[in-house]
Amino acid sequence: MSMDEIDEFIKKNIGRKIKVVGATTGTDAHTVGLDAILNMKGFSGHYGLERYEMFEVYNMGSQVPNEEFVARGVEEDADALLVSQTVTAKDVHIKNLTELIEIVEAEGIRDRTIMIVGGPRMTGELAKELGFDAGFGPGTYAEDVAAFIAHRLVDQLDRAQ
Ligand code: B12
Repeated sequence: MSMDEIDEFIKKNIGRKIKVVGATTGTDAHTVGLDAILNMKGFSGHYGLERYEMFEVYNMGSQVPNEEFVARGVEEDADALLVSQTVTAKDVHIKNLTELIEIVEAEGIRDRTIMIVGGPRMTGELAKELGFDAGFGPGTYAEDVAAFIAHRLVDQLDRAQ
C-alpha cells in the first residue's frame, strides 16, 4: 500500500491516529536507519512516518536507555515501540533487545504494544526469536512498517471486541 492508501485504511478501520515511539537504544549511536523510517523526508523517495496524516511520531534519538524508552511509550500510550540496532559486535544487540522485551513484559504492556525492531542485520526470524512482533532489515521503507502496524492494530482491535 502507498502512504495515502495506508492513511485511508487507518481512517476507515481504526478511526484515530496511531501513536509510535522510536529510538536507538543502549549504547548504539546510529540514527540514520531509524530516521529513514520516521523522519518527514524519509529515505530514497519514500516519505517517513512523520509525513503520514494518521501517524503521531515521537523520535527519541540515539543511546536511549531501555527503561526511558519504555517509560515514554507508557507516557504517550503508544500503540507501537520502534527500536533500531546497528552495532552487533559481541551480540550487544541481542542482549539489549532481550532486556527491552523483559522491561516491556515487566511493565505489563506487552499485550497491547506492537514491538518492532530494525537494523542492517535484523531479520523477521531473529526478531520473533527475541520476542518482537516483526523485524525489518536493509531496504525497508516507511510504508512497509506502516502497513504492518496498521494491520496488526486492526487484528488487535478485532480480538478485543
Ligand atoms: C554512518 C555510520 C556511523 C556514524 C553514525 C551517525 C549516525 N548519526 O547514525 C558514526 C560515525 C557516529 C558511527 C559510529 C560508529 N560505528 Co558506524 N557506521 C556508519 C555506516 C558508515 C553507515 C550506517 C548507515 O547510516 N546506514 C544507512 C541506513 C539507511 O541503513 P540501515 O541502518 O541499515 O537502515 C535501514 C534498515 O536497516 C532498516 N532499519 C534500521 N533501523 C530501523 C528501525 C526500525 C524501527 C525499522 C522498522 C527499520 C530500521 O531501515 C533502514 C532503511 O531501509 C556503517 C557502515 C555501512 N556502510 O553500513 C558503519 C557501521 C554500522 N559502524 C560500525 C561501527 C563499529 C561503529 C563504531 C563502533 C566505530 C568506533 N570504533 O567508534 C561507532 C559506534 C558508535 C556507537 N556507540 O554506536 C560498524 C558496525 C559493526 C557491527 N556490526 O557491529 C559498521 C558496519 C562499519 C564497519 N564495517 O565496521 N558510525
